[in-house]
Amino acid sequence: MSEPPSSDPRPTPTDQETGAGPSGAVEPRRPSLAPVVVVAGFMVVAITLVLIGAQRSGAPPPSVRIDRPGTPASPRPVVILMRDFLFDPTPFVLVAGETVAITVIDAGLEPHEMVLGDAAVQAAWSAANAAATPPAPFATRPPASVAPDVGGVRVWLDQGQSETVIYEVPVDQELQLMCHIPGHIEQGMIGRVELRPAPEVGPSGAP
Ligand SMILES: [Cu+2]
Repeated sequence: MSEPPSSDPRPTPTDQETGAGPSGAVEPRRPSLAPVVVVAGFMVVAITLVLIGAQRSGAPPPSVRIDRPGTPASPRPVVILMRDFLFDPTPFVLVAGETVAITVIDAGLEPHEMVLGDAAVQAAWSAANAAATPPAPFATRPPASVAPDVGGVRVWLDQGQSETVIYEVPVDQELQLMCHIPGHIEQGMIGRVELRPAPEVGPSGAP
């Protein structure tokens, strides 16, 4: 079964590599340990990254820290990515009563809609989208609209488009993010909004 050395593309092993010393006894292969150490190092890095990833997926995102809630004069800039088919980030963290400038980006291949609001807002846009959905797949889509007093915020985007909207965060509503394009919620386009209480200390530092 053993092939002749000439047909082997690998370099011919030396005495040291084969471990055969002058005495015939097997000696430690010191030079061959280097790749082992390198591989072990890579595995430590890989395992560490996996552990960090596992930690982050289970725990609330540690990066969301809001030092200064937005104001009407200085809205806090935030970004929502719409992917096929989810909102990123989720949860989307807002502070009650603050004003934010939400830049919505359609990072997917499909058109998407972001409706941010309470259950009444979601129901209104759900009905409007269902009514505006054309009967044939390639028919022109009529614009969807709701009554002006519905509230919330709604952005409709095609692939690669973005839009920034100013949003005054309510104090006492259960907010959600939804895409009411038929079939999209079923595929995951529903995002949780974490509404944090407004800080009790004023901007001057006085209670
Ligand atoms: Cu969608």
